[in-house]
Amino acid sequence: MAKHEDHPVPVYSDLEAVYGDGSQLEEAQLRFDTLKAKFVEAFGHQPDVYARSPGRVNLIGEHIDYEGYSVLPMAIRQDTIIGIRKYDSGEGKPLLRIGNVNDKYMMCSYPADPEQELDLNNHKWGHYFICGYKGFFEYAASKGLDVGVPVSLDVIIDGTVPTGSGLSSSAAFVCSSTIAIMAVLGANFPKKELAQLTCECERHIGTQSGGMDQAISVMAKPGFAELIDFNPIRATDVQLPAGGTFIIAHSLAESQKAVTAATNYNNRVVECRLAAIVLGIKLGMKPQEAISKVKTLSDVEGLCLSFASEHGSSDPVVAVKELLKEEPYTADEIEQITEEDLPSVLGHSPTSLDVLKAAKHFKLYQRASHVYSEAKRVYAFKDTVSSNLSEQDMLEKLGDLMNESHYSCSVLYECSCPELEELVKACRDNGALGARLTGAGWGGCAVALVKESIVPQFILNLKECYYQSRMDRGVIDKNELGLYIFASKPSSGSAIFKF
Ligand code: NG1
Ligand code: MG
Repeated sequence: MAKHEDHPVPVYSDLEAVYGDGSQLEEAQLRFDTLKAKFVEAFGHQPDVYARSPGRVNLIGEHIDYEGYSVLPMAIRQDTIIGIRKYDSGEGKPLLRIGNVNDKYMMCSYPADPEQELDLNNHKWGHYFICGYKGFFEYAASKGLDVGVPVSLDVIIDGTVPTGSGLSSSAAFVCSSTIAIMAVLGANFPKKELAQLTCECERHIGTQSGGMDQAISVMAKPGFAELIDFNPIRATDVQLPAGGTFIIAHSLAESQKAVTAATNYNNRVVECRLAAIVLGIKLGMKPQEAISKVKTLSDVEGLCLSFASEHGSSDPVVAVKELLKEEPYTADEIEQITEEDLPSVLGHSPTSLDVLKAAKHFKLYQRASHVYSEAKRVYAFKDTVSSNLSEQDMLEKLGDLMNESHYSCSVLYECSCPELEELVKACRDNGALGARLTGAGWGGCAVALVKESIVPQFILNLKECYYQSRMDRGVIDKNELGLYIFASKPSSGSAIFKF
């Protein structure tokens, strides 16, 4: 039997298959009706087809997907839905018109040209749709598929994943866009191929992302978190213990990853790359060989085996301690080791050059220590879930791993912020077994593991000690609190709807 990830995206003729039959279904019905009405109002026709893809919360394994290490997210119920219609524009130039149910996002249009480059200095919300558009055509071309000449597309979008929250509104948007385009053009690719192509195409936005968000958005199954492996992308179901609930809480600090890439996200990707190359050289590779072959920290892990004979340990965390210095490296110091200037080491990629321009120094020791230790915590988390520990012991152990992950993100990876620190502490003070930032960080959400029996009280307490002062200051409206703190169950992945 073909594996789950080899299947194409499911196509449904009603909403129940995805949204169940309770209040979530009612809410979804209303959203789809509103989307359709907006579509007819804007374009004078109904959509041909709809697609949806969810956001996600990463339970553990932060900032390691782009280093080739497995991560452990689950899909959340919040998602992006899209209605799409294709038409022949006759003599006129084919056009992509992209509107949103939320008037905050103005209608934008782009040429129906898969070769177009995105203007990254002029960030528009519609850029994420174009990522999917380019990705679809790139993939089709690489497979030699005939998808015809580009036609005009009309699109309306509605998203409920809060933006800049670390819950991957971007992947929900890019994945649902790609799938809507695929469906309206009469194709349907295997999920694991879609996971790969959507990961690559989101990079058109200028972040050197790993593939976690798109993989879970496309491949999620209700009731399970997934262990996601890379190269090749694979998802393994992880059943979470019934007595624990994951609570998502927003710090209310927005992290605008596309705008701060050079100093935050891409900076860390570059630091990891440099750490990997320097480690490769210290572990015996010739500089030229390391520069051409080593892309990620996982690429040099194997070399630590040879290091074991001298140091008695093949643990890469130990290798980092022995071989890298704790003080930040200057560009000069790294260039002496690599025997080549950093722009060439990084292949002159424009996003890496932006990082080099903005960086004063490079914390190779800290970043590599985080990545290698976090990679181990992911497996420890998975092993704990499938162990025969009592539920109490299991939940405590998972909580400890989450706390250790947060510490590492905060101190070694420096991707937290004052609001997230306050929130994570508030979660622990109010009885969470563990709490950590989730997603890229620098703002956005925390995820806390809480015993099922105290969930309502926990939410009330957090309201008191984190949100009340912010509601008083008007940062959020009290009616909106449910959007910023909620319990989350593992939800289902991407879907296509033809009604
Ligand atoms: P968020 O912050 O949810 O967009 C980002 C990356 C992930 C992963 C995490 C950190 C993108 C699209 N997503 O997630 O791949 O690296 O940060 O673990 O850039
Ligand atoms: Mg994102």
